[in-house]
Amino acid sequence: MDKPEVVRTLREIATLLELQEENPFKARAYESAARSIEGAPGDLEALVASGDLYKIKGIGEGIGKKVAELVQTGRLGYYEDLRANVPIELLGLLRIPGFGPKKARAAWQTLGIDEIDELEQAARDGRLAKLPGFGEKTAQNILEGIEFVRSHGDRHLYSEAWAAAAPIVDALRELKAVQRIKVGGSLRRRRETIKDIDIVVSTGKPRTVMDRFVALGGIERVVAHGETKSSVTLAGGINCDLRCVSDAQYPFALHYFTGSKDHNVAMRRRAQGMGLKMNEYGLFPDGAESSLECADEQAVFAALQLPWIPPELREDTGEIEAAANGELPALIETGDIRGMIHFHTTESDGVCALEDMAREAERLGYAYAGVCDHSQSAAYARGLKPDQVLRQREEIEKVQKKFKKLRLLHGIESDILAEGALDYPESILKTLDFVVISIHSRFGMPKADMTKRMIAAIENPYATILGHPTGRLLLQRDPYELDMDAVLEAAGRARVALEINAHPMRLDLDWRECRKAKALGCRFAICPDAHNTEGIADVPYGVGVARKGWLTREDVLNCLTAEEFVQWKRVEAKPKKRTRK
Ligand code: DGT
Ligand code: CA
Ligand code: ZN
Repeated sequence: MDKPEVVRTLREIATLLELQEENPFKARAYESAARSIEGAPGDLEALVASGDLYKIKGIGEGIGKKVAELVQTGRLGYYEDLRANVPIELLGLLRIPGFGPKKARAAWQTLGIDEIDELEQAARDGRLAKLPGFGEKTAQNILEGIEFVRSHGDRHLYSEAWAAAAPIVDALRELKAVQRIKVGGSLRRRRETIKDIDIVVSTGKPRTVMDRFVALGGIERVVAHGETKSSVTLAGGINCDLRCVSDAQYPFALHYFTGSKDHNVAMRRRAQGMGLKMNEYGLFPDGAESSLECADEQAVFAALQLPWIPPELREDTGEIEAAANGELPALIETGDIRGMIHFHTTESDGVCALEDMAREAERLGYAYAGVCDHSQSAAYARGLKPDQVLRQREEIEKVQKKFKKLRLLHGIESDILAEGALDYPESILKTLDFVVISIHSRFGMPKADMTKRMIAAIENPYATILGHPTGRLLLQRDPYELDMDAVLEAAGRARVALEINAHPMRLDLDWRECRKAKALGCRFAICPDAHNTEGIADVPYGVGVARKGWLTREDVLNCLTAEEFVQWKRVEAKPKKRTRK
């Protein structure tokens, strides 16, 4: 088992303990072990082999042995026992906002509640409110949480759907019977959430492929098993559809099952206008029995006199017209990003040291990295006091000496206070290379006040990037109430770039806002908001958002060089000289 998996298992143990144990310290010990291991540099397997595992803070005899067992065997009896004692539906209830393990334990152990309908019933009939530590308000919040989960509940994060789909595609690709294979659907279009995974295969032996598919590991239930379509539920609860077609049909099927539905409808209309009938099996000239031949998806578009349209754009928001006019944007790619901006270190709530984060950024090929810890008001995240900010500057200079290629930049993630002020005096702000401004408190402000607060912060001359602009957490928390148009307009005017926060639970700014923002003169920064070295690898999720938002590398600040990045606001903010005659 690798490090992220071990960390995930330790966290799950902490949750399972919280659900079952009186003693809160036990759960906390696992949580803190997870955190230490997450922050420990180097290969976990090597740490176990050398015994250095036990030198990590928070890893004693008991937990250390369990970690070693996980790493070496990939299994842990202790964990499996804990899991067996908890109904699987109860774990599912933890997805309800406002219903954490402590509350779940109380509801489960005193009222026997382990599934959503019972929980709703108990919240409605007053039983829940009577539990110690609950009350009317809590019961009401839980009802709202249930409603939220019901309306979003059958969807999954892109990152999770992708992690589930990749091994399936890899396993099927091994088969000789598989000629071509690709993931389609919302996953190929890089939507932020996914209902189900669609895979398209071309083969002369559909039965062989389908038999293998339904027998793959990690499948909980086979919903359908046919020759053209099979459908399974994976262990994580996500559904996966596999479609088999002939190799000649494949380009049409891939296009069709990539969607979106609205894009398909618009394409079919264009085909009709050209005397062609379009469906998942081909492109048929009026009255003809057989389809035009198209070798690949490119050829399908070409048959409709269009250049290939990247899947991210296929949402029927003008992509066909743009393609017809030769006006498709040259979408940004991950390799265009030069700066890894916005990461946290052990100074605030990150789990890795500055040097380890920098090392990983360098290894991934970045030219510069911008540290961005929390500011002083963020007490929950151990935000930096002014003197700590100044000391961090010295630390950066010290660490910088160890790097030849990578340049370190000093930023901060400044809380936006209730009235829109930033969290440090000017004397501190002016020492920084960049300032990300974010809202981390008082999410529930009325729309007008929230908008005013945000715009006031944007207009602070030291603000450079507006962090996670809507504050949403996918499938968990809606955006705050905000006049988004007014905020975008202010950001464009004040030259504050909009963050595209690449954390898979955020993906915030939403791709739907990007084009409007661009039209209002905004630029963007694609940031991992990494709290550990693994988090840096989230950047491509943010690139997916930018691509869906039609952005090019010119739109994105951290595609500039370090020097240009730092100077961007200062240089451009200077009043333009007018030439007088
Ligand atoms: P989701 O909800 O995240 O699974 O989103 P999609 O886009 O993957 O939707 P899904 O799985 O229902 O269908 C996969 C693709 O199949 C969809 O993107 C386009 C195509 N498709 C599905 N139903 C229709 C339809 O009624 N008409 C057309 N033209 N295409 C459809
Ligand atoms: Ca789908
Ligand atoms: Zn952050």
